[in-house]
Amino acid sequence: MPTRREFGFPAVVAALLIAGTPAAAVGDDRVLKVTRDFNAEQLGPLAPISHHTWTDDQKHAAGEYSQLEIVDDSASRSRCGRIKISDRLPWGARTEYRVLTIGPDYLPPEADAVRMRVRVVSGKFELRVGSPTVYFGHSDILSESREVTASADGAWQTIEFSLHDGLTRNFRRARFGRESPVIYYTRWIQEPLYLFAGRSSAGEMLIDQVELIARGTGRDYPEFPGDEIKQVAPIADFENAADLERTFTFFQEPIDFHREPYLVRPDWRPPQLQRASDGRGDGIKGGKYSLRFEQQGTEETCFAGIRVDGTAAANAVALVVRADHAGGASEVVVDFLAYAAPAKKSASFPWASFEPPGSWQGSPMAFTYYLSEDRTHETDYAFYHTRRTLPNGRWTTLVLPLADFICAYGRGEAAALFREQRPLAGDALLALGWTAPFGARRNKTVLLIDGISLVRVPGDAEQHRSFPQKPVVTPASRP
Ligand SMILES: [Ca+2]
Repeated sequence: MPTRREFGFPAVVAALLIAGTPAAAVGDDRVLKVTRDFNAEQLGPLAPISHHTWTDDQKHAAGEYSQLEIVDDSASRSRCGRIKISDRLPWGARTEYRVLTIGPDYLPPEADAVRMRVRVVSGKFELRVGSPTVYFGHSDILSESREVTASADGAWQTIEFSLHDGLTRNFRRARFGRESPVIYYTRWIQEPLYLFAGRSSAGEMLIDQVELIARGTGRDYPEFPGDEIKQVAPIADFENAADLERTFTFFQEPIDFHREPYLVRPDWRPPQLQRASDGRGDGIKGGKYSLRFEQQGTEETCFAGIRVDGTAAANAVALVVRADHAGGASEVVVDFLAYAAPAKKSASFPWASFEPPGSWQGSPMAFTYYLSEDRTHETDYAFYHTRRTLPNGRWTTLVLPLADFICAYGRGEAAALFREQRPLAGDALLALGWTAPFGARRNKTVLLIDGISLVRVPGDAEQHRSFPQKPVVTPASRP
């Protein structure tokens, strides 16, 4: 069960052995990427700290409260970010402010920590990293804080923020996520990673390089060679038009059906679904027709999906899929949801009761189903989440092990799936959903899905899980 990046490990091990490095070095820090390299940036000022809760006078004076700038540090002969925070910065009730963007919109699953080099010239800083998560989830997550003060010799210090341990969250936009026993779903950001300064911060600090570190705790999304993927039951191959009837769009936010058809926000519109004749065309059986999905990425509220007849024999869902996203990125991020119900109830899930009123049907603004928690609260069901990156513009067989989904919500008889974070069972599956997420909002995402199947792949749940979930927290500390 190799994963993409593990293919490189034997060469690393061999090199270390040749060099006589102790075996213990294997598995140590690996720099996944430099997420902010000030050496590559233009000299000059950046926007100072500001906040939407400030008065107009405070916003006008933002440049007096803090100054952010790309500078050349003559002592270290390197280009750096310089952060100056005045003790007059208006904190109000806030405990931290966002200072800098330091990372990508999404964390690779292997990312275990953020590491950066800083030099405090004067004063002290209380630093954290964090970002919002998926829209239906957990508001914002912050790492543990690190306090750095000026050292007598003015030396650079390396500080690190774990992406697993000591995390905290807030409840800024949580609804059902407020009750979640896990602090994040799968790989937690939805926007870029930010550097935050806590309220005791004041002085002058230089920041050099920001790196994303892997240590082997988080793992790449599991991949399986074709001969390891055993078909259990097809879900749809779209060779017959009838397969389109299994597909639908759905909306997870509250809606008012007393109004004429409307969009809750202008970009919260149904994804476009159609059967398309541009399948793989490579002679593989079933490759003539695909489901074509098109959506401009937005907050994770608008989804497409397909009904699934679950079976206990399956431990994964496989999709033969091609993702296309303009803009040049090599990978396309897709968020997946799996809807589940207690096995005896999945066949009687009341889909029709979640349709909009007749006067809405046929409107381009109407979704097939409305599955917000206020409309579904009498139904026994749960939904789970996982995230994947797909190669841009290339067909791939994507395997989603059920063990790599995290329960995001559960009601009625399925409430325990959520409360106790039980794994997703094959015979509980009733639908698979997906969306082009917020990070993909600058361009349309097109998915061509040649076929979807329930499958069985080797390995146990622990091997199928790409991310650790710790700590599992109780929501008792919420404000
Ligand atoms: Ca097909």
